[in-house]
Amino acid sequence: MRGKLIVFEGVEGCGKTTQLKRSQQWFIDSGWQSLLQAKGYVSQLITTREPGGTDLGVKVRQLLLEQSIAEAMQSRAELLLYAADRAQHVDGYLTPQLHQSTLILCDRYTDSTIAYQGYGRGIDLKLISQLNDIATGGLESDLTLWLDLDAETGLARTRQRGTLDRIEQADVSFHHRVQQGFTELAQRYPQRITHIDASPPETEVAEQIQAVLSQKFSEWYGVERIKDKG
Ligand code: T5A
Repeated sequence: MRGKLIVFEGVEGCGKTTQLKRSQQWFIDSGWQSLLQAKGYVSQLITTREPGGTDLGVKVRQLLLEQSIAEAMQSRAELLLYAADRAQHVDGYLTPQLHQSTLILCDRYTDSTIAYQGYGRGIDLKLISQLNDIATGGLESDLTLWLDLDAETGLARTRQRGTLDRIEQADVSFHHRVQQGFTELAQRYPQRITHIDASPPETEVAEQIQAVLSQKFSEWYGVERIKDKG
């Protein structure tokens, strides 16, 4: 059976990385992993991210997020770098894993490009859609969890960590436009994108995500929902 691509999206500091790790652990603790593996539906669960899910992607991520280049990065150059990272990720990693029945949890994917480069930078949305098609070869997520959090709260969380990367340093109006982008995407694609309230404490956000994942596993694999242990 083909694997599934589950994507976590949202503004800076919305808690994607935290929840991705929690979901990975919950998959084991809840018994879903042993059930789906025993039935042969899923081989393994892996986590990955964009940018930076491949060796090439790690280099591209450095170019995109570190402040090491003296000249300002132009928006279309930025767009193409994200696309290059994605093309490598899809062809070199995601697609082969999906062919091996892997369940993939991915930190950001195509919606980030629409939200950041489209709504944030103001690049034409049709152009971004074309480029996303080229970079993905048509691979869409099976489920996107949108961790909805206002931009200020997310930025405050990232500031507590200390250093800010190149994109986190953009002015707050940029981050408001990004949030607007995610909001509109969720309205446009309700079948694919599921809304998660990311403002409560971590454990409550995790419970919302676990409920969605349990429901999706039942739907995708036709197995009875089991009682979550944690
Ligand atoms: N980008 C990416 C584009 O512009 N276009 C694209 O096409 C793509 C793919 C990626 C950057 O690239 C941009 C978007 C980004 O700017 P990144 O480092 O991956 O860079 O940036 P983020 O994805 O934003 O990662 P962050 O680590 O900054 O945010 P997360 O993962 O959402 O948040 P997380 O889990 O690290 O949590 C942040 C802090 O908040 C705390 C955590 O402990 C942590 O300290 N926290 C909570 N605090 C209170 N309540 C909760 N519920 C909390 N959950 C987490």
